[in-house]
Amino acid sequence: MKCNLAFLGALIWGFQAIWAQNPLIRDQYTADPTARVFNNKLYVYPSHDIMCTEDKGEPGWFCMEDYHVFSSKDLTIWKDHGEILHQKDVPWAYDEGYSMWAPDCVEKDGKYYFYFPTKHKDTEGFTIGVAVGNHPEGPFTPQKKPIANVNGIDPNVFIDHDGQAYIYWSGRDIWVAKLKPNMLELASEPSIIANLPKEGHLEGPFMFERSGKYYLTYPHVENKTERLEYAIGDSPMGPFKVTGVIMDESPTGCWTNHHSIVDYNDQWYLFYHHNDLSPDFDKNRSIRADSLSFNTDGLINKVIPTLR
Ligand code: FUB
Repeated sequence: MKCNLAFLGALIWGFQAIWAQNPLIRDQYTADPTARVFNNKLYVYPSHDIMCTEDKGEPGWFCMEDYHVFSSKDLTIWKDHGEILHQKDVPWAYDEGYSMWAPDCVEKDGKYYFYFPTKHKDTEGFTIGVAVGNHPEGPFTPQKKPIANVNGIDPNVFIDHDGQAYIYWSGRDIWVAKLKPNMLELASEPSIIANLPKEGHLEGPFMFERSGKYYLTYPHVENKTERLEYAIGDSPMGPFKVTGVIMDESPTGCWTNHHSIVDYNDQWYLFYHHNDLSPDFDKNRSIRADSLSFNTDGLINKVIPTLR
């Protein structure tokens, strides 16, 4: 009996070790992970890459028509809560867009606000919408219109200690605006965040606060692939000072990287993506996580990607 229990324990440990490996999700492509802690559980809201075909999207390019959310208590076993939003449920979405790109989700007063970019059917340009739910795993109901005065991709929402919410997004530059308490409308004119790198391309902003410092983090491509970098400021709208690199460019060719940073049970984690399950096509990506730490000056120690 003792022997059987030991065997069972080893088997369970072995399975967990396998599941704990990067990439985190292996039965579908996932990208652009925004990790959030809700109700003491870790939730990840990624994009969902699929393969374009002749009659769906633009072959050779990104193709995304819906979102799933995943949760875990231990970063090892992940539960897929299924589809939480589909392009066909978004009233203004361009039905040939397949452009449900990098999302975010935040909680305020017991409601969950899911922010997502998608192309508008009238302009075919990117807009950002909000879908609202009562639970982190949805269901989420999209608003009838996208957020007015926002054109771009990669929404990220940060709620400061005083309750003021800010939305960041990318559209050539990185933009910021205050949100109204309803979380659905801008409360200020959008402005471009100053003093960020001018060369290359910036996208995927992700803001977090630690010990009174505001960390604006973003992927930046100057050469072939994106490097995760950050700037630090004393307020959510800056000014920011470009400070360092979180993760170097990928030597193995995935053009994009897109990340989020979260403190879960007193350990910081970097969530990001790579094309582990699709080495020959970098628009079919997979999410990863690695632990992240700070030095005594509050600078981020560079994260070296692990596959296991
Ligand atoms: O997933 C589509 C786009 O690729 C995202 O919006 C960017 O951040 C990049 O990851």
